Amino acid sequence: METLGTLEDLPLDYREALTARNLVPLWPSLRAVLPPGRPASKTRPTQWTYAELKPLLLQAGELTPIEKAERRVLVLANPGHGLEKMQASASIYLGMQLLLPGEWAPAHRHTPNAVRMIVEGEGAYTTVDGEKCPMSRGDLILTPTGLWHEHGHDGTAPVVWLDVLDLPLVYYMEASYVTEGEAQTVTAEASERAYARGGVLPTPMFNRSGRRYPMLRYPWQEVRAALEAQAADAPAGRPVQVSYVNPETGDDCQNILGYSALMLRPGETLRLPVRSPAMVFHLIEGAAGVDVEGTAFELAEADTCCAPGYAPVTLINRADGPSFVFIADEAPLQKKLGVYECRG
Ligand code: GTQ
Repeated sequence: METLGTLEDLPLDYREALTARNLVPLWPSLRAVLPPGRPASKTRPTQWTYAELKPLLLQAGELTPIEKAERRVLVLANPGHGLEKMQASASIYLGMQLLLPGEWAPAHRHTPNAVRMIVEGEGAYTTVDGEKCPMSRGDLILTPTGLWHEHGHDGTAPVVWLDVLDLPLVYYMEASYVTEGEAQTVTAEASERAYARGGVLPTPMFNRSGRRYPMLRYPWQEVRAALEAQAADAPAGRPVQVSYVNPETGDDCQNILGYSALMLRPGETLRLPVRSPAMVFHLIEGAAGVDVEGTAFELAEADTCCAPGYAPVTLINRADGPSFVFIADEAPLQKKLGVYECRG
């Protein structure tokens, strides 16, 4: 591949003439924006351990009252993007949120999509679009774009959850904003109960639900049972994984980021296919090694790490029993844009 001319190759007066007219020569930057063979990722393999994060989050609980925070969150920022950018990857934002007993994080709605993966504690809930979604360890609760949501806590111990948002992308598009609201009244039934059994859907008077987000809470108990059921039938060596989908359509549950859960059986090592989207791994149960192109992480329960797109990733079960990994990725976005790639 030919080495291209640099900026310094050009006479200063020519460069200044371009700058004065808001013009930029492409060739000095062509290889940077179109690198050969594989994108240049700012996303660096990074791990955030819960043991280090939790005391700092609890300290935030003492330092900053909820009224002064609205959402009391420590952002898991990737140093490759610069911490102030609050990005785990190009499109993924991660935050660990703390709600103390009796606290309330007021209702709002915003354009970025969010999900919450509950890390610890009982008694808190998120009300989404009039549906009260209880929070238990391992549950996934969706707060899709435009839907009202607020968090409350009737329990007795701190509750912590992992927020995953497509905020970096929506912000980059200059489409990110919030609307403040009033406390919601709970009007809707528990959607996860209506969709609790695979293969059948509610169809009152022969009608399917027309809701874009028919299911808002995916209880860990159900997801874990689905993985256990698959594992019981799968021959050794066949990976055991489920995706969080819209039960009415089978599509990804949200438009931009994709979510799945993976079970590693005792002794199992999984080499993931090399794919274009960046990924986030959060350990729900067990213990797991994550190798991201030679960078080795050890995940204990509630630990989180990320991998850039196009990086080979290997997951290794370190527990005596099964391990369960929650995965977020940018696949739905990339598929819609036509740039998704799986190299096998
Ligand atoms: O709980 O609504 O981590 O609006 C970032 C923005 C959480 C939330 C975040 C948010 C929220």
